[in-house]
Amino acid sequence: MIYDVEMETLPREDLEALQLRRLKSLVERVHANVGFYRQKFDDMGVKPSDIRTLADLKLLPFTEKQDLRNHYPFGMFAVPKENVVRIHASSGTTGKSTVVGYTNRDVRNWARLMARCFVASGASPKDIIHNAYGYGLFTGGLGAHYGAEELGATIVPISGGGTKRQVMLMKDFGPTVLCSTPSYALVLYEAAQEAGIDIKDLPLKTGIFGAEPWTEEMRRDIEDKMGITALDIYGLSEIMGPGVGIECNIAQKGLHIMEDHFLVEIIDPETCEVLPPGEIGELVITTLTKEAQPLIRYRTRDITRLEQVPCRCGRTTARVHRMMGRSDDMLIIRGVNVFPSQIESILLETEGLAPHYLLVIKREANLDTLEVQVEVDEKLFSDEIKILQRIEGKIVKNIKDYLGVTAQVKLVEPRSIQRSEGKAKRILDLRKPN
Ligand code: DLL
Repeated sequence: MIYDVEMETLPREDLEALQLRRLKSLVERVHANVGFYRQKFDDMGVKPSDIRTLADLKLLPFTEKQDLRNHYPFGMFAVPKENVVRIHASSGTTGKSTVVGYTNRDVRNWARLMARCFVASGASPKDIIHNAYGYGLFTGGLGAHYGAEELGATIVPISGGGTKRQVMLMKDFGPTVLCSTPSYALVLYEAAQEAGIDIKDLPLKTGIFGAEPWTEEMRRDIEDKMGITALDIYGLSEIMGPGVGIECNIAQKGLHIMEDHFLVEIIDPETCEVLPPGEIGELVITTLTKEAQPLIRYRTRDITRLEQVPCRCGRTTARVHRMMGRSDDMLIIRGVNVFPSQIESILLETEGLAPHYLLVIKREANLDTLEVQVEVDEKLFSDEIKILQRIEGKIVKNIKDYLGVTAQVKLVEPRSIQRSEGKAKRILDLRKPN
């Protein structure tokens, strides 16, 4: 099913005409109302009237996280403060948090886009949605919440944490859809097992997982363990929150971008040159309809590729491949670039391991070293040391063969790696001062 049939199946020509109209109006708005953009446009010698086609987007400046920080908290607003009805903020793990504002229309649009996502996942007003995304300044909780209500489904606003209670309520309420980070879904699974509950016996049928990178192998693992269809949802607070894109349950292949609201480009993160569809690079997003805090060519740092092939589900929107990771999370180990997700794929393809790991990076004698700590599953844990050593050796070899990196691998006890209630922390970089 498709929630907004007109917008989600527009022929490309009509979609592009709509995008251009919206882009022109956006450029006028930010030029008139946001000092930061007026200055940037002036510095680059661009006027709003220079935007005549979508290709003219490349005349416009990029926006970076640092620009939002420099104008902390409300300096990027394009509307008077009294028109802002909601504030969210990113967690600020890599510096001061970034703030986003929404007008009434912004939150309504967001709810509709999230409703589109739920329908793309196969959900309907009949569903009960267990929403374990955190409520608060993080956009996950409230974003999914209003989308579910817009659809008319039943939302359980459980938020993150209190895992035992979550499991009990899942058993009692029988939700059919679970919204959480993929790592927290696994935490719920473990807690259910401990409580003697097999999630497969519950009515749960779909997981809408995002907010952190995960792999195809992790998807299969979660689907097998929980007996559900697991779908990838993407978004970021600077642009809106969850709902910028989602996989449909029909093809489960690539995330449909809500292109009537977001104009996407893929650029080479080094040269900033725009790359053609199919090439891997950094996702850059322009918000076409946001009122309170519109952004032009926002550099997400997320690495992916764009596909414009029509989807079996009938949507005509472009899709992005699941995120490989963030350019800032890319590890450079002795000159070799590695994404944590590539290591995740290797670990999850190895028999006997649990999907919980931590990558520890150190500098020893001026050389970077990578230690991969990964949990073994309960069955294997009791096995002979020889067997464990063989597995360690196999992972070391696969990481070397596939990624060209020499890693130390340490198998650790089941449940010894810290669990997270939201985004998992998978990298411990001891090279950086705390
Ligand atoms: O994580 C919004 C969100 C909430 C998305 C719930 C999906 C579900 P932020 O906290 O601002 O917003 O973090 C945004 O998280 O730039 C990506 O690096 C990462 N991210 C989000 N979704 C995915 C995904 C929310 N599906 C940052 N795959 C983004 C990989 C993701 N990374």
